[in-house]
Amino acid sequence: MSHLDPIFDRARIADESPAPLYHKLKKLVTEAIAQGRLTNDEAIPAERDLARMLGISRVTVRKAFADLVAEGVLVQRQGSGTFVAPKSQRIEQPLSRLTSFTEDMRLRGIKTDADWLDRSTGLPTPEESLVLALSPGEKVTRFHRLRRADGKPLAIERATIPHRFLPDPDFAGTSLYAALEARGLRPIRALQRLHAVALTASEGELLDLPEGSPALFIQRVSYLADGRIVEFTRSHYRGDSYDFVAELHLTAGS
Ligand code: 16G
Repeated sequence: MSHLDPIFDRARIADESPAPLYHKLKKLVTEAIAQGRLTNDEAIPAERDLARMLGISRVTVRKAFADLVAEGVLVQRQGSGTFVAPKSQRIEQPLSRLTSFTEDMRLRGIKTDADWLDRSTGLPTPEESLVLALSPGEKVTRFHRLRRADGKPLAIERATIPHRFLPDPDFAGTSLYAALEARGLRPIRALQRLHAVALTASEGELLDLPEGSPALFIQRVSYLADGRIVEFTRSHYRGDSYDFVAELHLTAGS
């Protein structure tokens, strides 16, 4: 019996929960990595073997692997198989996709600065508690900023982070993601939803626009490699200055 057998035990994904099987498999892998039961660069059993061990289809294993590779948790090496991504890759690989405001603007050669409207710790609102999956009584750290690009106000951003991840609201520097990364807590995946809104008078004042001007309201929930939620951020971007561009792919099997 190998030490991998208890990790990929079919009883562990045969529970009652309605989550898709590939989600359950992803969770097995990320939890095993977080608990140190799968280590850096360790080989993951081949698709065929894993499907047999877990009693699921190869298609399901392939889908879970594809997601974990895209998230930088696993790497696939031509001809030799699938491995736990070396630590540096787990942190660096997703940087190209999940960027922070600071990185995003730096890539475009735009200078950024910010007015800090609030940086504090406190108890979460019911919404924050729900979105961040906090335990009762857990505190949060909040960052409320007006962000400028080349001196022009571009976005109002309210970020909430579980207090245990960033206890000091006065972290050094100006980038929240850099502060998280310095603590080994760089988000590697995020879900973002956006819709159009009209600015209130006070939002308009901050963004130098009349009340009622169009803006994009964006909510981002970001995850660590082990699946824990690290960030809940709500932003208002000026509707006249920011385009979100999405690249779409036709992926086999989806
Ligand atoms: C971006 C993110 C925001 C994140 C921030 C970190 C969007 C819509 N939002 O603004 O969720 O907290 O970057 O930026 O892209 P920072 O590291 O420069 O503080």
